[in-house]
Amino acid sequence: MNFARSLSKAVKEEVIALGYYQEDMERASRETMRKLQDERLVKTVKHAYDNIPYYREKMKEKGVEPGDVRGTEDIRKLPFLSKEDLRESYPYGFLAKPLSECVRIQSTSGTTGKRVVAFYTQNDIELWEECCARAIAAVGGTKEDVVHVCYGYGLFTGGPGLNGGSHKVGSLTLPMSSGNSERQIQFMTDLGSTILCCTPSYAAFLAESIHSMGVRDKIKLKAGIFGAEAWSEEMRRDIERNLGIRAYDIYGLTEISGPGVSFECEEQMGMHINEDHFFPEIIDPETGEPLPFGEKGELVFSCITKEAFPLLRYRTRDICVLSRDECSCGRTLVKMSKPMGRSDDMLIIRGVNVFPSQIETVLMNAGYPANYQIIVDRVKHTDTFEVQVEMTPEMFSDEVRELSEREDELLMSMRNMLGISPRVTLVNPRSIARSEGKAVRVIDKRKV
Ligand code: DLL
Repeated sequence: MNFARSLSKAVKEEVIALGYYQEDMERASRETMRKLQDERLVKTVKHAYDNIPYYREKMKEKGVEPGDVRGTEDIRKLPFLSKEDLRESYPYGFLAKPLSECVRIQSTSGTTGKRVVAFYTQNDIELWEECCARAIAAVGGTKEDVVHVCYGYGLFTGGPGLNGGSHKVGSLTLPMSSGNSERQIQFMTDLGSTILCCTPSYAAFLAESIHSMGVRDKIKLKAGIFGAEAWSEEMRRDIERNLGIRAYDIYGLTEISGPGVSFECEEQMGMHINEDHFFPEIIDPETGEPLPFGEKGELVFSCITKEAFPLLRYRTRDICVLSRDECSCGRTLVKMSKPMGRSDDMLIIRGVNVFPSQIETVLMNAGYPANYQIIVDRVKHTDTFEVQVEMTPEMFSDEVRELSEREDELLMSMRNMLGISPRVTLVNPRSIARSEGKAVRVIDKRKV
């Protein structure tokens, strides 16, 4: 199956001069890439086995030793890793280098008690930034460009990753971080930003603000690099039309490095995986069995160049399709489709990872029964997030003030737990529909 053909192609009015950042790798022959991956995998397995006791145990449990893995054809012998493994060994359990050789920590979005923290050596940072530089070059970025980064800076990988990539390309970098849209737009017009990097929902919001401020003809943007959350082809077309740019997807996750694990090229049909650093597999999420290219399943990555945090066979929980179809951009790097969903219950709301279990914890701690529903929607390209909570008959009250105080209390606890604020609505006892099978906790109306 050619997944790319099933995606509607965005309208292309103009052709931008697009480039490679590391042509030898981006256009390597299959044999060259395979050989490199084999060598790098063997080395990384040994490195992880020697330096991560937790991982050594996992390998032993599976009855495998480093010598059993002679190349990527043996990758199936290795155990899978998951977020649970990282939480269990938090914070230093997967560190494969002395802390004195690490120069950076980043962390996943979402604020549960145990976040996932990832460590980087200087070399890890260099390679990660090169991956982001490939993404910027692929949309036409050069040293003549002004790259406006309004992904969050800080623990989130979005800002630092694209910032580093932009430096590598030699573009003038605007480290705006997120928020304060008026200032964003003022800098954009005053300093002539040409490439915008942010979440697609923030791009859509900026586009609206640009129109309402009447400065559409003052912006010089030509392209955008948007990722960190799911977005549809319709949303792409809206952003492209409203900003007069070409909008490209970028994918990544903190555990594997951050943005730039894969990136879109001028074809705008799927993202090329930087497979000289991240070896991809697709598995059946139920059985863990590897699936052939072209089939839909869970994406699994093995980091084959990382020093500090070398995760192998890490289950991303993202559902997608891999393809080796020839790409008109000339890159030979394997392509992944846009993620089509997740194999766990994690939601990404306004860029923040939210697990229903976190909401349940807040409710239980506050003495509420676990009868609740999370309703997520996307209105004008912005996520809306509501939690409806059932009261017990004892809690039920006619007093509006009492109810609103209760709602405010819950809102504060949820904000503390999640890092974003839902709308909290208390509803009458027994008013949330009971299910005969699994409780329906999440109603996600977003069309992506
Ligand atoms: O979201 C890294 C990133 C930053 C990617 C900036 C792109 C741009 P996490 O916070 O660890 O890292 O969240 C990772 O976000 O497993 C996917 O479920 C989702 N995700 C990331 N990119 C995309 C995308 C960053 N382009 C999780 N489309 C991943 C859909 C995406 N989902």
